[in-house]
Amino acid sequence: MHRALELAARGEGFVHPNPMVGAVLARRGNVIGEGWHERHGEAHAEVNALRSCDDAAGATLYVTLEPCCHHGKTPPCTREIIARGVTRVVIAIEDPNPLVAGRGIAELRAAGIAVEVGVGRAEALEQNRAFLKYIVTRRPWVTLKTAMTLDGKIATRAGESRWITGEEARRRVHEERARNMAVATGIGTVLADDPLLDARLPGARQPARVVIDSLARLPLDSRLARSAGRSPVWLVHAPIAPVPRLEALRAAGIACIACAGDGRRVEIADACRRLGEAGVASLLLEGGGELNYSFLAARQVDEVIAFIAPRVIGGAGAASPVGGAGVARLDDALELVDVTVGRAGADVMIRGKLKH
Ligand code: AOF
Ligand code: ZN
Repeated sequence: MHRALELAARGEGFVHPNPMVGAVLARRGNVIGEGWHERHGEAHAEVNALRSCDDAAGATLYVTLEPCCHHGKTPPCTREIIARGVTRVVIAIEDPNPLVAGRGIAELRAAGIAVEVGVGRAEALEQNRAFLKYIVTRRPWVTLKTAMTLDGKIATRAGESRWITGEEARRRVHEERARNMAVATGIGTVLADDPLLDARLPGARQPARVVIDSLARLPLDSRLARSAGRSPVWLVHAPIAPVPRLEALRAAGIACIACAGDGRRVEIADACRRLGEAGVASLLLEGGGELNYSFLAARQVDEVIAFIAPRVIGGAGAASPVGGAGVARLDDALELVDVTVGRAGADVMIRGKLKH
């Protein structure tokens, strides 16, 4: 199962919104086949593993997710597993996809196959956390990424923010972008920094770029708008956004998504719902303090990655990672769990999940 999880990870960034899945076939202590889900829409992991060996009769299949039993983009995996004479299937986690949800396991058992579930469960739950949320709620798994100085500032008092952290931390951010289906920021950040929000790594899959922009102010000559042909740009706006602006943006190849809100802000819970409907299963939020606060206050953040640079810039008015109204009582603080602390060059990296 450890090997199957390793194989599954090779699909990261290429299979979403579907899960990363890995599979290993073994017989009498020898590995006789391996496979993983390589690309969205292509063969499932189990089928790739079965295809990698001539004779699977009597083998044990280790697979990181319950095999599917539905006709999707490919035929049901259960059918192929049964037909090839596999006698035992070891599964890390059940598939909560309503089209599967235990029926895959039931089908295998009905065919006389011994099925064991729960081996490597914790690792599998972690690996597919975005898929597992999305398939049940149809909302993206949201990771809030921020980079600040030791004194908790994301820019100097004059607004300078390039760069707070060092090269290694910035490289990690590009990796995160490639892992996520979309990267989001607010119109304030776009107007101030003119970011491209792409993944600048060799061979990286490029995320869609999302601008939260209630009044559709995104300039047509921004780097985002000009690069809309390379990877999608989605503008999330309020109903009040001027129609001629929306028409001009659409003509420039930008998809405009209307959601609840007013001229000052869009409602973040509704924005996430609509992005989920548009197929976004994972979203990396790289916002300024106000947008970050809106996402947190709307309880739409699942995970936080914070880089802290060992530098001090001061300034009572300099922006920090989370603005907004904040809370008055410490009891109302948002807590992180599963916290890990690491390093990225000279910077410190803290990751954790929001306790909901
Ligand atoms: C995958 N890869 O290796 C396994 C999956 O869109 P489809 O037709 O490919 O079906 C996707 C569903 O199949 C997915 O949501 C999950 O429930 C199940 N298993 N999917 O993409 C795989 N084993
Ligand atoms: Zn399948």
